[in-house]
Amino acid sequence: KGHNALLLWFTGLSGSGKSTIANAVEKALVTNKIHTYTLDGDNVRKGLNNNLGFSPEDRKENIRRIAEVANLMIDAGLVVLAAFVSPYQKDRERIRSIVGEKQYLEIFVNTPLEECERRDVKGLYAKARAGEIKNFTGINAPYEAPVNPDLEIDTTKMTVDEAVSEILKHLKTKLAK
Ligand code: GGZ
Repeated sequence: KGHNALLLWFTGLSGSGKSTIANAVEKALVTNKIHTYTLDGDNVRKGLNNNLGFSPEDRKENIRRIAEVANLMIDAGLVVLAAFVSPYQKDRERIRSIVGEKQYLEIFVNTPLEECERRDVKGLYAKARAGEIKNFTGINAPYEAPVNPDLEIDTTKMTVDEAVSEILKHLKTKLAK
């Protein structure tokens, strides 16, 4: 495997800031001439995984396929960023075993539910509260907080820039090993 290649996995509630932070980290990496690719719901659930919904089984398969794709991209030498709710501990453990401990960095974007719901960027929390979306993470589906994330970020206590520096610092230590 390419020695500078690994997977930065962002897990957290809808609206927690996963994609925003992942995109900012990617921008910093690209500036440093590092080859990257970002996987998120927008480019994965519309194509490769367009046959999957949000039941526990479908989420499990969603995460498995993403981990396998990320693994191929790691083989191609990329730093892969992935931003998915990925609410189940078991599914996240499988990512780690697919890509390998040395190539996996888990970032828990731990923005409190109240804040995610207050932001409600896409209006999905309101719909879930109204009963229009079933299986919505945090409202009527569980989010199992990571037991041992490599990094934890609360966007109510940290700016995006601060989060990016933390992540880059961690990334450098990991790559040096
Ligand atoms: C959670 C849902 C749901 C349900 C639609 N539960 O803020 P968003 O819109 O862009 O992020 C959410 C995204 C979650 O997809 P993932 O592939 O990341 O989920 S998982 O890792 O659990 O497989 C949200 C939207 O899709 N969305 N319905 N029921 N999020």
